[in-house]
Amino acid sequence: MKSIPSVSLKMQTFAEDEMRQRAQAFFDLMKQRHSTRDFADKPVPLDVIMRCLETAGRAPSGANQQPWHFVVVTDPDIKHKIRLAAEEEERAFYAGRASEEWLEALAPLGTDADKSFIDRAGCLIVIFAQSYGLAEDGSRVKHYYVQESVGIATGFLITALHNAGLACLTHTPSPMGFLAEILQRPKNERAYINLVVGYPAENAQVPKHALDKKEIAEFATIL
Ligand code: IYR
Repeated sequence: MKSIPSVSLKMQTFAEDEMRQRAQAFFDLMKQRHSTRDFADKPVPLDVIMRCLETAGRAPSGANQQPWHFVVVTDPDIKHKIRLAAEEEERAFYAGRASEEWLEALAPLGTDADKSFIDRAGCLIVIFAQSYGLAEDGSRVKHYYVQESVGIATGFLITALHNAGLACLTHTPSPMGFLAEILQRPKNERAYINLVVGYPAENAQVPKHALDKKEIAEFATIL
């Protein structure tokens, strides 16, 4: 490794027993996380959202370029505009744009073109991926591993929101071009996910299908 300016890594380490206890406690927390479409019509504390976004901003990224931008929407009029635009795309999706195979895969989730949860949920966090950066002089800066980087940051965000007691739904209307348009984002940004965030409604539901998680033996190989 070449000699570069560096600082000491500051992170906690633990004795094995404590590692076990912490790993179990975190798993117990995360196994309660499920996407829901049933949100309470209640504002979310913006300072909590901002802190969770700061957590997202600590994700590793290609060449540390941090090729993401998050737009938090609490304004009911903008949320409603997004709902109407999403529903227009989704109507076309469910009425023929989606393949039979895709609709079959979605059937156990019971989804349809109704996106009224966008109005109810406390906020939207629309995540944008910056396909390239813009230098001071306006020239393009190539970004590396954009999808991977934004995906990891999104995972950090979802985890932080769940840890704070907020529910979310990874909403991916297709195509999503209307999000950049409504939110007036620059040309180097593409909508990645519309994260619908809020308090879960009382008796919020999760499709049974979503509880069916693979066993570790099915998704991990130890050599
Ligand atoms: N975007 C549509 C369809 C949809 C697609 C997948 I893959 C999902 O996991 C859920 C829904 C919608 O939001 O209804």
